[in-house]
Amino acid sequence: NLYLRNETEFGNSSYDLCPETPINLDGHITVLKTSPTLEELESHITNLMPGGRFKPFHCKARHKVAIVVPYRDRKQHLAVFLQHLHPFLQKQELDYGIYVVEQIGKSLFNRAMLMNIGAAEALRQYDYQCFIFHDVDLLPEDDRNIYSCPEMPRHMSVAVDVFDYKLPYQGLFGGVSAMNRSHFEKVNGFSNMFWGWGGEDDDMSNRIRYKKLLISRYPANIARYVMLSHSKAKPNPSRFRVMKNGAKRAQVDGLKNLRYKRVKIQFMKLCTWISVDISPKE
Ligand code: NGS
Repeated sequence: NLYLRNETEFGNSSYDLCPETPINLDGHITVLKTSPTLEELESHITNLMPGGRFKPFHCKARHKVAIVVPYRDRKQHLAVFLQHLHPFLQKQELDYGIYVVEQIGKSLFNRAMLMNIGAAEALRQYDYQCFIFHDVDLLPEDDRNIYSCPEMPRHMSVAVDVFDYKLPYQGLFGGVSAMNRSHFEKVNGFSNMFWGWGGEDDDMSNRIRYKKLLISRYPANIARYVMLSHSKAKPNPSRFRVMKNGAKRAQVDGLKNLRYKRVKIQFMKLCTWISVDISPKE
């Protein structure tokens, strides 16, 4: 009797896992470097749940992914980023949310600590198994660059246009990177001690090595990105000093001693926006 059958008996029910490789991928995709304002964009992208969350309609996603974006004062970049990322992630049939972690106050930018905060806050919302740590100025050019977390931590932004599509050095873990929840917790997250530009990603690269994990990568013809232009930040003169004693420091400095003041959380149409006030301990 057709009427007594439940949904699971039909092939395309929401209980079937999505295909391992999404079927509607295009490969190389167009990257727009301009967009309407964030407010205007909100009326264009209408298939999201509050907080910039999405699940595929026709199948059960294989990956629960939180995209964590450290942020300060880059509203135009953020609009371009969200305009690009939402359709990109949806084609990949991911169960995802985008978390923008904004540093307010006057302290130097602490990218790594914002990423720790983003991961912690995302886990308060949903049972994410995978984190993609994503600079707001990087736009993926190929949708075969799947935003999931594989066996090993994955450095995603291998080939960036402004670096002539070449990996600057082997240990690089900056730009865009993916780690599953258990690896991220195993390495105690990122350091909270890098205020200003540079070193925090190399420190994570070392943490990964201390725990005998390896950095994996997609091939450079797939892991391609366009970088939006901006003025270069001033490097942190203490970064090399902080990087020393990394193995010992990693045991305490990270998720385990993460303290911050969450000033606001907003479930916006295109993202969850978390504003935090952080400053170096005296
Ligand atoms: C290294 C930095 C990294 C940075 C990388 C690429 O020198 O944090 O350059 O930067 N390490 C230190 O400063 C210790 S980039 O060329 O993308 O601006 O990610």
